[in-house]
Amino acid sequence: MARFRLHHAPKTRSFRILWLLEELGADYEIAPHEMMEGTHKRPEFLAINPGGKLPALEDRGPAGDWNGVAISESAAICAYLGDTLPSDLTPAIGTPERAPYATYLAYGAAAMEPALMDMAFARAEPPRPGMAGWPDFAATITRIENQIAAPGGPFLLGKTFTVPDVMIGSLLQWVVGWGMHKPSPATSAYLAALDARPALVRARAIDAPASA
Ligand SMILES: N[C@@H](CCC(=O)N[C@@H](CS)C(=O)NCC(=O)O)C(=O)O
Repeated sequence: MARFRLHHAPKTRSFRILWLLEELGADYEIAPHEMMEGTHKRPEFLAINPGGKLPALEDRGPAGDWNGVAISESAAICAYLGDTLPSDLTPAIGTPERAPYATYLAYGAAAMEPALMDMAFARAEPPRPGMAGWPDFAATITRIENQIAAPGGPFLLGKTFTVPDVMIGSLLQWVVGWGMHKPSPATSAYLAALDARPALVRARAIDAPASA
């Protein structure tokens, strides 16, 4: 029995956790979901994530004897895995590198995604200026593209691929793939560097097997 159990459906936000589990070489298995069948709304899954959304991750613990330990919210799962399975993908706690790490780990979910939804599904009445906790999508993209273009790359925080690259990188892959954003040359190089990662290649093959 594997330590981690990822509740996953292909081509959803749970892909980024699949990618991170592969990056970390984690001991995991997949609990497959069928969005069209609503498996993520069944009582057994709602006991794991009352929000009825994917991803969710169960952790059976290092000795396999933990019961009922589950994490939801992609950014929280990424932070949890990064700290639980120490690797080059996560700077040590108590170091200055944790500051940009924490910032960009949260930024994708807390600013970019809400801003993307605001853009894709415009509201009749926008929130009052200063009330929304995120800027508009163009501003989030500019911030991220400036960060990517800063000297010392190719990754978000420098030479080393870190957990925030999974959150921010997957969002950039989506918006560029959907034609919603034309990437800068630096961002194109960043996306190419991500594409070259063996863990991402493996995760894509698991998410959408060639025979599917
Ligand atoms: N904030 C959540 C969002 C999760 C989410 O919205 N997942 C979608 C799939 S991409 C979902 O499960 N939707 C099904 C539903 O809401 O019924 C996270 O980042 O994990």
